Amino acid sequence: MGGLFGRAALRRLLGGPRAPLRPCSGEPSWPRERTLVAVKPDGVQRRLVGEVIQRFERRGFRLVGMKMLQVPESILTEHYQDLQGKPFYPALIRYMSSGPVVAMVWEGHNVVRASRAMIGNTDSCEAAPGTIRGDFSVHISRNVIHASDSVEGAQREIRLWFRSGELLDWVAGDHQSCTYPA
Ligand code: IDP
Ligand code: MG
Repeated sequence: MGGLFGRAALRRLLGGPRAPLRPCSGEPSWPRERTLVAVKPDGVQRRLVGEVIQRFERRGFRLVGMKMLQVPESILTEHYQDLQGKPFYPALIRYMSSGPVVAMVWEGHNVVRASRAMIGNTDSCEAAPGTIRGDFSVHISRNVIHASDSVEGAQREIRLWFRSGELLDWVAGDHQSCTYPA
């Protein structure tokens, strides 16, 4: 038998011997990067916590810290210190204090940049469909989620929101060892 359906093609079709799969490396060799992600009060009230966690898990990132809290004003004023002069600042602090927030620290390759892409534009009408804000946010002042916007900012925010003992180092088990390439 030749042509389109040669022996090799037929063997592949029938599930015959194949080239061995490339072994997986387990852990990445590049430096670990972490970012702060927080489901804001509107996201918690709209039951979007699970949706957010699922998107980050499916993307291959590792959850290394998580807590639900009524955010103290001292944390909010430091967190949003760059926005203190903005006209929307008092409303932003009221919004962020209006109910519990779920704060998380996610770890992974380029997680800061990737998270920003996953959450989408600050303004809901500019946020692309498929992003968290593009799918769920109704207004710039109710935009469901926060994610740090730089590696330095992430380090500062993680120190502000979490004590070091609240963050866990854990290693992916065998079933997850293909998360990163060799
Ligand atoms: P980001 O959350 O996308 O990083 P920032 O400019 O850092 O956006 O603003 C922090 C938060 O302040 C936004 O997520 C949003 O909740 C709020 N905010 C920003 N701009 C406005 C505005 O023009 N009106 C109302 N709220 C705003
Ligand atoms: Mg920001």
